[in-house]
Amino acid sequence: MKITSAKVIICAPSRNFVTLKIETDEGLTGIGDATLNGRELAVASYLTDHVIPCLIGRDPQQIEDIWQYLYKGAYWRRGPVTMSAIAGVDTALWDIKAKAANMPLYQLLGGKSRTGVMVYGHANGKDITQTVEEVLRYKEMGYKAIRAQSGVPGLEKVYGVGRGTMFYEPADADLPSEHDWSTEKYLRHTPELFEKVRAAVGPDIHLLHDAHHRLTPIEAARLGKDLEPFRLFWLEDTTPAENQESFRLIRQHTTTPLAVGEIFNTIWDCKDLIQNQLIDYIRTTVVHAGGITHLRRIADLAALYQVRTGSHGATDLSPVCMGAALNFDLWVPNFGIQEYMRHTDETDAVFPHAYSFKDGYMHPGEAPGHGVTIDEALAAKYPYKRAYLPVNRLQHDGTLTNW
Ligand code: GCO
Ligand code: MG
Repeated sequence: MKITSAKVIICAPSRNFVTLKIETDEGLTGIGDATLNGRELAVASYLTDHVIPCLIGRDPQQIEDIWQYLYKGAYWRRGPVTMSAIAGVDTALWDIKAKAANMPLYQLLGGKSRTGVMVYGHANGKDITQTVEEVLRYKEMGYKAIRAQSGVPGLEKVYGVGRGTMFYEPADADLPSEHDWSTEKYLRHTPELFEKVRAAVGPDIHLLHDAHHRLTPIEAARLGKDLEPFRLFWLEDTTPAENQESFRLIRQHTTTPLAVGEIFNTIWDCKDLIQNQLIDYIRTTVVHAGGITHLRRIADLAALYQVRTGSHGATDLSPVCMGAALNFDLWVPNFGIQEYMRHTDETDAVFPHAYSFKDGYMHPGEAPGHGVTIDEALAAKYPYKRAYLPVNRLQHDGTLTNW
């Protein structure tokens, strides 16, 4: 088999997505997600200008060799742009291989390890009362795990509080909007939020929370400790993890389980966190961490240390990533949970998919490949529209801080 052509499809049905489509001389095609929120065109150019010319004529069945060729061969390793581009290729190649085998991708990976993939949804509110209502609504919809985020009194706009209830979308402006932040206000408010949420929802629902890299390690330690009585499933991204060592301080102080990794792109970003058992869940996912081929490597390392997977699944990860991730999740032995933020109907129409949700669990479906396709004619009706993630400034003096 040979790759005869490949192209990048950029479309914005509600939000921007970058999709790579690979075609072969045997008529089989595959697609991969290569979306990098707010930096989409950089990945598109990386693929079109630098990767696609090297793919033509290669055997698409040699997934490992092509992965190594793109990673080692570029000389310039790692980074979100490179790794999202490699992920796009890798996902499309696994799609082709599974279609050639006439199997859903999870079968090729080793078959299913569970009956379904537990997912968590996002309950967001402008205040505690509204967040509690949202959590109960998610419980009503069948979710077994729910992430709760709430506005903070005295702060204008806060991470995680959406414009609509079902479709939280952080890339909200043509140029970055500005949010304000106060760690003191947030740390006072959040334990009260979880006290109310836990009391309302009962003991059996898994609760999660995302601090979006806003705390220092000692502040994170304080939050973890304060949340212990409410038994969180995980506390996510408390502090930036460029310095993996910084999680040691948090770990020394709290038994609240820790998750991190949605912005990581290789195994090197999480090696120390995993080997030193400083985290409980690793959040790398297919599109930003080099595709199925590399994600599998991270998961295997994590398994040695009883760290479980908890892949990122926000709306900026396209349905193509979601389909691939669900196949991965159904197989991976050390699965923890999968994030699931629903896409809009417009997005779902452009990306018809075999996956489904029922009673808090998802299933990738039985279609050969990863089970997601793209309607190119429909995609063409939604041209790229520049959109950025916000930036964040300290409320008291305007210092730029982590968003
Ligand atoms: C999450 C995330 C996202 C990110 C987004 C950035 O946990 O789902 O933090 O909402 O902010 O993916 O592009
Ligand atoms: Mg997050």
